[in-house]
Amino acid sequence: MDNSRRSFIKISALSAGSLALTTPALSAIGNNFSLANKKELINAAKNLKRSATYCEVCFWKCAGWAYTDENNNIKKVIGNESDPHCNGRLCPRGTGGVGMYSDNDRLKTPLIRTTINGKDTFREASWEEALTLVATKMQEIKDKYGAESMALLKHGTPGSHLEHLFKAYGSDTVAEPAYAQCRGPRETGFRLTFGSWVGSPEPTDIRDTKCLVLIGSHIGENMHNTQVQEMSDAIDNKATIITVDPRFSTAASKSQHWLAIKPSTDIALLLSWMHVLIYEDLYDKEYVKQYGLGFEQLKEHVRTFTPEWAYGITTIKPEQIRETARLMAAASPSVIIHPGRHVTWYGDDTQRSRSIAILNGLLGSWGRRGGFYFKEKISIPKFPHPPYPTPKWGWEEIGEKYPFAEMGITNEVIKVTAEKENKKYPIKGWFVAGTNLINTVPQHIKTKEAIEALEFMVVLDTMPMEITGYADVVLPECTYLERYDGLRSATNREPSIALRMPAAKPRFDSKPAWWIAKQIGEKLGLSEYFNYKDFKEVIAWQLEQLGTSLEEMEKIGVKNFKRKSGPLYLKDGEDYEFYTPSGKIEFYSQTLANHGFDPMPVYTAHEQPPQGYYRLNYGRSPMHTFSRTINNPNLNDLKDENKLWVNPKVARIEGLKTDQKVWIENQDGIVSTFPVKVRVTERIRWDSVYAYHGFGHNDKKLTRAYGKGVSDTKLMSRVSIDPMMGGTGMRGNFVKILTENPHKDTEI
Ligand code: MGD
Ligand code: SF4
Repeated sequence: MDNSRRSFIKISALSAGSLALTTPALSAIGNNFSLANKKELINAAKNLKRSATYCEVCFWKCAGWAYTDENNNIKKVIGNESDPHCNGRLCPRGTGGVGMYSDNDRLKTPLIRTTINGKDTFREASWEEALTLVATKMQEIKDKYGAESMALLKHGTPGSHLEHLFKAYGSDTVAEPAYAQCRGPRETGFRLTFGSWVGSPEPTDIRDTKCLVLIGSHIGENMHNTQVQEMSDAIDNKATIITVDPRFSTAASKSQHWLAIKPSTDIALLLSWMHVLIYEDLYDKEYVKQYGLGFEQLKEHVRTFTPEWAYGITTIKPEQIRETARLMAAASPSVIIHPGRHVTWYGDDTQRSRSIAILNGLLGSWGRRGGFYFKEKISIPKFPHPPYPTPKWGWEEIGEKYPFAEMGITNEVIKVTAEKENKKYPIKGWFVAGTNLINTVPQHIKTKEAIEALEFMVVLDTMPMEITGYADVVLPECTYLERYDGLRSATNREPSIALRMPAAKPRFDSKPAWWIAKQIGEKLGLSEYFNYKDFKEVIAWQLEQLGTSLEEMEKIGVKNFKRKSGPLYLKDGEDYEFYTPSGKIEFYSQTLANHGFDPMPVYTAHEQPPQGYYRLNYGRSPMHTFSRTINNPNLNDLKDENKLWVNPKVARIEGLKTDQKVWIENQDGIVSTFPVKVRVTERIRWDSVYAYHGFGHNDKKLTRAYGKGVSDTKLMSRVSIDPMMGGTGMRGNFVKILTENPHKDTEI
């Protein structure tokens, strides 16, 4: 295979004919949180067969029921009443998940890259041919360089089946964007302070809180189901909501206090809140005395970080900083400074997350009602298989520069791959499963350079997303509604498990990831690791170990268990050892000092946009998850493009009107491929512009998503790397607004 010709292929050329399926009527979308609406759905579903599932539209994994008619058409998905992740109510995206199944743009058959008349294209292939090619290439890479040289980049449930294959094959070179492009810094920050990851779902006791502080965390647009439900309860219960965001988000509109902070200055605000709590004697003294370590050092550290000092940096008035700090203290310990979720912003993100953790520590909210509860989950027994071989190197060694990385760092794997001459960690092959790296990892030019350097790349996906166009082999996975997957077990107040089973036969010639992993494993001589005919046998065995059965789970979908680890909250004065080196909440971190980092968070000034440029801010659309749902027929109906939010002052300066089409160009001369409509609104500060993430697809085979809106990722050519855990801070990109079409003389 000639790598220099590994060009992006628009899969449209050679795909199979499509089946005609009617798109289910989804009038229910948008207000599916209402119970009346749910009753209607249940009535309409009476003649349909129901199958247990859990949602894959985002990673909250709400459990539900998929309803199928006599013609094998999935008609709707509704929430499972017994599920603590959703309480019987799916979010609009979850209800629309059936569109992932009915989308006729789906990948339909395996594809192999080939050259016709000197041009790269794909040809259809049988599963046997495609999987034999994948296994042969994996074996060649193993023989030539070692199994470690084959990397797995993954997201979502297919990843776990592939991870098992990779471990059996001898590679631990595994990474996913959910770490270094998302939650990583917050997990490190909280681990260093409380000795524990936050994890997902977050153990935030929102339903019982008296004060919820959201810092760049837009619950309501970021539709994590139970958090939205609990926030609505908290609002009904008259909890104080404080939102810190340069944008007037939905959450801000529900808040008593909206702090329209200057972007990149949050650590200054957090330090001054600590100052007020400590110097006005408002912190939880008994809690801090009993469980804290390094309080005196922290007190001295924040002495000069007064609200007046922070005002000059954040533009938030000193009296508002004082007032909000006092509100938090009045609610203590039933107060949550929310850890956020997508927190890779400016490169000092672990320290910002640590500031959030420290504030929670000062307010005594960890392990307290209305603060953070002690989570619990069921451990799913491992289906027996021989021990995995021990790789010589893997994700840990690749990320060795980042002492606090606890998972593979996607961007480091990409960087190492691009270094063709890297003798230490030569990466020669990628298996990409369920992640659209081009639209997900910033600096997409580096990703493309890495792809160019590869000897082999296979992509497993349900849709012809941008990443599939660079593959040597494309494997079409069936959607979550057509397959078995591992049992869901996630942390919550009480542990629970949920079953995912097929609600219909896979459409087209698509297959589940467990089957694909097993076939490749067998071709690689690893049959002993896949000692079952059907993944159903693995699930049945695991359920038996847990004292239930597949039969029972097919009927109930979700099984709840009693807590075994003790109460949800600390008792007054209870002895408790945190999982930190000292056993205490570490306000001062000796571990950080030992590694040469600031033991307590420090504010660092970040570059501000130059004249004529605005900071590119981005976030979630309530109707979509990343780039994966933009083409979903049901969800695309609700939102088919993003807009560029600009402040009226900016609109005046730039001469813009609402709905005018513009292009944006970043500081490095990268220009958006497609135009985007302007939304003039006071809801964004004048120094920034804002767009929903995930839009601006450039693969024509995505018939609904192609060319709609702007891709924020494409404009992220600059990142700030977190020195502690390697995450990519993405919010340091600046754009100018172009009113003339910069592409008018070029073909896109
Ligand atoms: P998507 O872009 O939605 O998310 O990054 P990704 O995980 O890459 O791509 C998911 C891919 O999985 C799609 O190609 C979809 O078709 C495919 N897929 C969906 N279901 C299945 C399935 O069942 N099986 C298989 N095999 N494939 C499936 C998310 C990542 O992006 C995260 S977690 C965060 S928090 C970051 N957010 C973010 C941001 O907000 N802005 C910018 N600019 N970049 C970001 N990157 C990060
Ligand atoms: Fe699905 Fe919505 Fe739950 Fe996410 S929050 S898993 S999209 S229902």
